[in-house]
Parts: sequence; C-alpha cells; structure tokens
Amino acid sequence: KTALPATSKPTVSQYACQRRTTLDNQNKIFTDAFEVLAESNEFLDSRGQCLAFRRAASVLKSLQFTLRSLDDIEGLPCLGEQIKSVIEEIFEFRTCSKVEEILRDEKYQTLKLFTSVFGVGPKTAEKWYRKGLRTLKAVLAEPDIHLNKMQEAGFLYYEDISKSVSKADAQAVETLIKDTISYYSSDTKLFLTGGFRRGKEHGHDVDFILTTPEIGKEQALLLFLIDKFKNLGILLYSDFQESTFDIQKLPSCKFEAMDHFPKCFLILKLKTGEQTAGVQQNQNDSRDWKAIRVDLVAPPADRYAFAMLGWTGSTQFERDLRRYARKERRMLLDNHALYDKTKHAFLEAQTEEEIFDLLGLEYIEPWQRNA
Ligand code: 8DG
Ligand code: MN
Ligand code: MN
Repeated sequence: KTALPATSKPTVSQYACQRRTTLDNQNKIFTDAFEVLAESNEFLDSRGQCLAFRRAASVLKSLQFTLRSLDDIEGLPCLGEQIKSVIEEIFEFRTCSKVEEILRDEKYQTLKLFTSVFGVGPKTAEKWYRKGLRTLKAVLAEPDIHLNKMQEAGFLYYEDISKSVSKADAQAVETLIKDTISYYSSDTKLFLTGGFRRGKEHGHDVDFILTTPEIGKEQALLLFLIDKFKNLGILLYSDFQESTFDIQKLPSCKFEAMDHFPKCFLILKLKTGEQTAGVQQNQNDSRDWKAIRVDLVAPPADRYAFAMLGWTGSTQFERDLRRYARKERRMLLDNHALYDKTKHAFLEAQTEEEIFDLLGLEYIEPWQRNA
C-alpha cells in the first residue's frame, strides 16, 4: 500500500448532491456572512452574485471542520477571490465590514422586513420602499396600496407566521391531517417533506406530500381536505393550484419553475392548548390556537419519488441535483420526471434511491441534504 501524502485532503465536489451536509454547521460564522451577502444581492437583483455567495456558503456547510487559516480552503470549489477575501477578513477581525454595512443599511433592513410577510417578494418590497414606506404599519396605512389575498392573510397572521414552526407543531399538524384524511380513504398516504424531513427543529412552514393509489384522484383528495378544514373552522387561508401536469412534457431545465402537481398553500388554525394573545384588533382576547403555514402537494402515485426528491430540498441541493444531471449526465431532472437526452427516453423510478442510482450518484439521506 502507498501511504497518502501528508497534505492530501479529501476532495470536495462542486455539486451539493455529491456532498453530505448535516445540520451540524462548523462554519456558521462564515456561512452567516455569505447568506447576508447573498440576500443583499438578491434584493439588488444580481442573480449571479447571489448564487456565488449561496454556493460558497453551501460548500462550507459540508465541511466537518472549522476553517482556521487560508490553507484550509485550498482546493475547495466555489471559493473565488471575492469569497476568499471575505473569509480572510473574518479570520482577522471575526467579522466582515461589507456585511456589517449591509446589516446597518436602511434599505436592506426594510426589504428584509417587507419580504418577511407571506406573499411579499423582493419586487413588491422594492416598490413599497420606493414609495417611502419603512414599516408594516405604514404599508397598511397607505391608501393606494392594493394587497392581494395572500398578502392580506400575510399581514393578518403576521404575528404567528413570522415566528418559526417547531417540530412539535409540525407533528400536531401531521396528526390533524392524518385524522382528516382517514375520512377520505384508508389507503391515502401522508408524508412529511421539506425542512422537517431533513431533520430541522424549526421551519417557516410544514410541507407534506399526499398520495392516493387511484391515479387521477389527487386533486379530489386535496379539495376534500380543504373542504373538511373549512367545516372544522380551521381554514384561515387557502390557495389551491390545480394540476397542469403533462406526462409527455420534458422536465423543465429552469430551477425556478414551479411544479405542475395539484397543490395548496394554506394557513391553518392549530390548537395549542395554551393561551396566546389575540391577533391584530383582538389583542386583548386570549386564544388557544396559532396560525401555521402548511403546504400540501398531491402527485400521482407513480410520480411520488420525483416529487419527494424535489420537495425535500434544500433549495441548494435541488439546484445542484439538476445542474449535475444536465452537465454531467446529459439528463433533465425536475419534480416530475427524469429524462435521458442521450437515449431520448424517460427513466422511471419508484424510490429516491433509484433516482440517485439512475443519476450515477451515491445515495444521500434526507438529513444529509442540508446544503
Ligand atoms: P423551511 O420551510 O424549513 O424554512 O425550509 P424548506 O422546507 O426547505 O423550504 P420550503 O420553502 O418549505 O420548500 C421546500 C421545498 O419545496 C423546496 O425544496 C422547494 C420545493 N418546492 C417545489 N415546488 C414548490 C412550489 O411550487 N412552491 C413552493 N413554495 N415550494 C416548492 O418543489
Ligand atoms: Mn418548508
Ligand atoms: Mn413550503
């Protein structure tokens, strides 16, 4: 056997789907800085810069050691000169001046506040900022601002849904939905997905996949659930999106493209068993519930594996799965299907393991996808 040279380090892939990234982040001081830089570039609409910072953060999250010196980053992917200089500055001062400047910036603070409202994206936030608005109160008091239904709900339940959802809340929602679907059919299945499936303790919402064995009944299942929630008096907001799924269509190359399965974005009233201050005008009333954001998606049963892989995240992991498929395998992957451009054929899979296999990737467990 030949001994490895003393300096050799395991190589780190440029693709998040070839790295194992747990929630145990050893480089938080660096990744927090990069996330601020990424977000500020997102507000400035600089997509390339934003992605570069997100990629750098993702690489550092996968490391099993804390960076101590510039030697440690040698050979790591996605760390260009600009990124390196930020890391260097943090080595020296424990902080980065550009990040400090952004955090103090009124525009950044305001856009961050506005986009924390459900239904408000960077574009709307920017528009409000340009009108001179700086607080949520000011937005609500502005006469010529028209809020859509989603934003209206976002403001109404802001107190609750701007706080994070705990694992216990997620489990309570799971039980609630399980009980409700038992009235629909006994062979309907419910799976937790999104951040909680990756093992997170907190999230901004709870994501579920539902399947029913009879193909074509997915939409009816969601509509049944929404109706039941309404009758139970726990439906605070519902945005139902019907299926636009077409089995013939090639997977979308664009990551941002939303999927075509029937789904709904909800706000549900979750009984908490403890008294909380009332929402908005009813500040003085106490209540024993809180508003929770819940996403439900119901793919046809034979699309389950692709939907599960797509909805588990993280966003960075998904981005790199698709990029890897396209660049390294000449395949197109999205939440619905995998298509081999060389063979001109769709590749079928029943499990996530099979999809990784078809892509020639080692299987990465959900809790290792926190890229
Ligand atoms: P968090 O809620 O704990 O903060 O994080 P998360 O669970 O990772 O994020 P998420 O915003 O709830 O999204 C979970 C996954 O769902 C993510 O990989 C993106 C994916 N997703 C789709 N299609 C759609 C869609 O149409 N709308 C939304 N909101 N998310 C979608 O694949
Ligand atoms: Mn989520
Ligand atoms: Mn979600």
